[in-house]
Amino acid sequence: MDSEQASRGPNPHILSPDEWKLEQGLEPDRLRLRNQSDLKIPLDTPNLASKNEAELRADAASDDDTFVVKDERPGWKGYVEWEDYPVKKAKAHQRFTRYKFPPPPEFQLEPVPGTNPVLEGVRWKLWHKAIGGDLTNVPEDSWEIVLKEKHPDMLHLLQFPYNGEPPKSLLTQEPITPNELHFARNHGGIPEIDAEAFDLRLDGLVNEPKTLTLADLQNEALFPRVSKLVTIQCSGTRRLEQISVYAGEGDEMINAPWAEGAIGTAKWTGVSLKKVIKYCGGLKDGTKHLELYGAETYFKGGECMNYVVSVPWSKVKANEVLLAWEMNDKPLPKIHGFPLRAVVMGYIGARSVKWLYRIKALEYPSRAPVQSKEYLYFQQQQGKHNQLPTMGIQIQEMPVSSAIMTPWNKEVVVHNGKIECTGWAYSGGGRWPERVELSADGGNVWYAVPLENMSSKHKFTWRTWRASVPCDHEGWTELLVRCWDNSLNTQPIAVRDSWNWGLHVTSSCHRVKVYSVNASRAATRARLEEFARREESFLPITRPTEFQTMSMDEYEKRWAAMEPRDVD
Ligand SMILES: Nc1nc2c(c(=O)[nH]1)N[C@H]1C(S)=C(S)[C@@H](COP(=O)(O)O)O[C@H]1N2
Ligand SMILES: [Mo]
Repeated sequence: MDSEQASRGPNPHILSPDEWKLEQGLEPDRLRLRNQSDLKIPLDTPNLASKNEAELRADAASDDDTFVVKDERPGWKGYVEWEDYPVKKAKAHQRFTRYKFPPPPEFQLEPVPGTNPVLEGVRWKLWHKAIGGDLTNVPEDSWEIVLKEKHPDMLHLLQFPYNGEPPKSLLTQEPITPNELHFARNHGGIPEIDAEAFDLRLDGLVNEPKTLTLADLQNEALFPRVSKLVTIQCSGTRRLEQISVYAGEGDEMINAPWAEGAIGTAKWTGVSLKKVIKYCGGLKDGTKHLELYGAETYFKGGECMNYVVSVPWSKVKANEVLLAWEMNDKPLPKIHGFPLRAVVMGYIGARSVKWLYRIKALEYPSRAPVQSKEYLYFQQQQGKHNQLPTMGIQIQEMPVSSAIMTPWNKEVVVHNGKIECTGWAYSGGGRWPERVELSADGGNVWYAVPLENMSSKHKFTWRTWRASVPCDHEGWTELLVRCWDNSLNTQPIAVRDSWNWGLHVTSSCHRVKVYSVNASRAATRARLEEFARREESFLPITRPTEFQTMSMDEYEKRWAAMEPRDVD
């Protein structure tokens, strides 16, 4: 008898009543580690608070009680400057270490909660409250703005920082997304900045650093005004499909379980950043990147900072970075960056910085964590056990992608030989959908969406589409969509092909399982009419049919006309 058996005692085969759920992978969050190595591996973290409340850490050095976080400037509610003040950053970090915070919620190994908001963001709320001062009420203020500015039917994936997307039924009704339905992804609160108090600082390796007011930027004698239709897509779009096959990283910024709606298209109005740089006398030799600063407070690893990323100068030089103050001919909503945001055409949403207050010219890409440690595309074998930030490809242009909005996963579809589908298709980097194809048989036979059923093409936008895909067969089947862009790139077939630890870039074909009932077949039509005559619900399909589908007489008659089941 080995020591493990000994420790289980004389009766090693007593199962807990639900052990079968563990055996079958139905509750992976409760599985222990099966350690077959010679290493000792820690499995709990004593520094976490147990409940939904932060706890004061008894052993932490007491911080500077006179340190109070304040908004930086009058008329700039929700803007605390961190990047200019390393001492302030250090004090905030010290304040942070006084507390134990609860762990992030598990929603990948456990089922995704069925609530709306799906996730609350408890830790993020507590972090703001722990630092205190003018950050205290940021979570409540953010939610108030969401309720004012977003459509009542939004799916709120994360209450704070606010992340939300429109439901499938509303996402592609129009090729231009109404502002209140445009998805929103925030890494912190929603600053409320007065247009009159606002200005934009340009510094770093620009020849003539300047500070420009909104009125300066809007002065058409200085800068030509540009309007452009641009689709913004978050690199986390369709993450739910990756989660449904394999779990990945729950980063500090909770990786919201996005469905297909973290994408939207608007007419953005503003000026080209290239012209503004020119107005600042251009760039010093060797300058290659522009760092963009967003005004809200972001937390990473117990540090407070502003939201900072960068874009290459080559992108700006191509007039593909707008500084925008209007969205669909209306002032930018607060939640979308009022009074000024960047719109980086054909790049992932993360680079289109909202509440943009500073642009700094650099020789190299931003070292801020959103640029250097997040939005990375790892190779399949890189994960918690081995990944380094330098192993991931920094995601800029998204590959070609598409999604089916109707029908819905696991729906029963009764049709007359063709299934009607709607959806979107998009490609990053200034490529556009040339062809969209549907398959009703899991990806063997593909049918093209008629060109007249696709919305018009533009260099930086998606195309919405509708089509009927032939489906003679019945029973469970899988509908797939794929797009070919103008460079003839297309999408991998299986989710596993694009799966990665950061759960970004779900570029595989969107798959929707449906139960096909083809009413153009005589027997199926007769059965459906029978259900109607007897007023018996056809759903759920898993419920056994209550009426007899064949009388005993009919049964006997049929057998009399057939060869017997078994040969002599
Ligand atoms: N200041 C700031 N800008 C930001 C973000 C943010 O959290 N803060 N989120 C980025 C990400 S990840 C995306 S996908 C887009 C979303 O833009 P939207 O909220 O207007 O749809 O904004 C980007 N710009
Ligand atoms: Mo994003």
